[in-house]
Amino acid sequence: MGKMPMSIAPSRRYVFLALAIVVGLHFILSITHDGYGQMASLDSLTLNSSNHSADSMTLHVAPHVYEKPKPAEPRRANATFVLLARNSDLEGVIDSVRSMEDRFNRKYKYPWVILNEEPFTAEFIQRITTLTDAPIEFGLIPSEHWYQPDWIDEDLATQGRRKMEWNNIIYGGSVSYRNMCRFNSGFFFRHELLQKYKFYWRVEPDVKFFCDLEYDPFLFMQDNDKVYSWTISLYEWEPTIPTLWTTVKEFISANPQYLAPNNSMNFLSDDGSQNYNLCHYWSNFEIADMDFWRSEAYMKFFEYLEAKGGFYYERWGDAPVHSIAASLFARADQVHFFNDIGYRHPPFQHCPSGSSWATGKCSCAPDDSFDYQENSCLPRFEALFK
Ligand SMILES: Nc1nc2c(ncn2[C@@H]2O[C@H](COP(=O)(O)OP(=O)(O)OP(=O)(O)O)[C@@H](O)[C@H]2O)c(=O)[nH]1
Ligand SMILES: [Mg+2]
Repeated sequence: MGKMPMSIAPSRRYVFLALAIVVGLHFILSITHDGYGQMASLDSLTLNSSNHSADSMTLHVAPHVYEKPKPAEPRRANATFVLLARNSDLEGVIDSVRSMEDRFNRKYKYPWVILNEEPFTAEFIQRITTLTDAPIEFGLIPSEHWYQPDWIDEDLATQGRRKMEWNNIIYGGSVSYRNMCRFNSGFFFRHELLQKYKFYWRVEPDVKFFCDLEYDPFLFMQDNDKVYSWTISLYEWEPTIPTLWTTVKEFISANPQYLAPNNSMNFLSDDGSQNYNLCHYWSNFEIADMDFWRSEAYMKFFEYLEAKGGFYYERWGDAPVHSIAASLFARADQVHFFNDIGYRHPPFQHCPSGSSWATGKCSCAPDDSFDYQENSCLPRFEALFK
């Protein structure tokens, strides 16, 4: 066996020298030029030096390999569920959240915001959080958004409550119910946890969603320029709102600029605005645009109502207040009836008819629906578009 040569053959020496220069240059460029490192890495520099001759050596800079684009994320709206509840509502909240998750949100994972004027208990938080992987935030309502303001004349408010109790008006004697109606009318959309969202879907304890929803209603709202939507509409009990319509008319006369063109005054009034026919959308279900409530028109409207004290002296509900605003400050075509969402808030329910009943695998009887029952205002809504 001959001795291993101590010196490298001259042709190889050129190859190593060339290599050293290339590596050196690559090193200097990668330090001095930011973009360079992305264009060429040592791995992507290949030397074709099969016959080890300097002349035949070629330098290939491999084209940059881009990562395969990931499948596009499904489009989402800036939206959340909103649920107002007491600790004592826990079992009913569980039923409602479970129903919504099973029929819709399992696929979409929209967040939940759950609000209370008292802190939620650890048990409440744990039992709700267990139900879904969607993000959930539990929020405390600031007292000034909830409790009866100091300037309300308590004697007058007490008189109003007594009168309603004598007349057997449901929740007629309740202050907390009034706090809730005022909060839902003018404050929920100002809560700090809701500031980041535009659309919301209101959910209450003990409600049920009957059908699978195969599309995103938030995106439907967004893409079709809708601001308010509903599933059940009915007549309000007049003794709860004796002076509401007069107040609305005063506001409109003083601020006609807020009336939308092609509004749905005809949903509210059968005589061109003189009298309120008591039709309203049942607000325990709402998918709506909080920017509409945050708009100048609605904020001024709410301030006007608030100053009259009717949330406490009478028992103005958030349902007529929202419905009147949506009917007057939005165009009729911005209000939407979600026919394909099967929904129950005892004692009424809306069950889809036609093909959406089967498509949605609905668990309700299609002929058991409030739509065309005596107290339904759906025919008046439909008449707007005839
Ligand atoms: N935190 C809190 N939530 C309340 C209070 N009163 C009512 N709510 C909530 O406000 C919403 C409406 O109240 P409900 O008691 O359901 O009123 P309603 O829908 O008119 O009547 P029913 O459902 O028939 O009792 C629900 O989400 C309740 O959980 C309250 O005092 N505190
Ligand atoms: Mg309810």
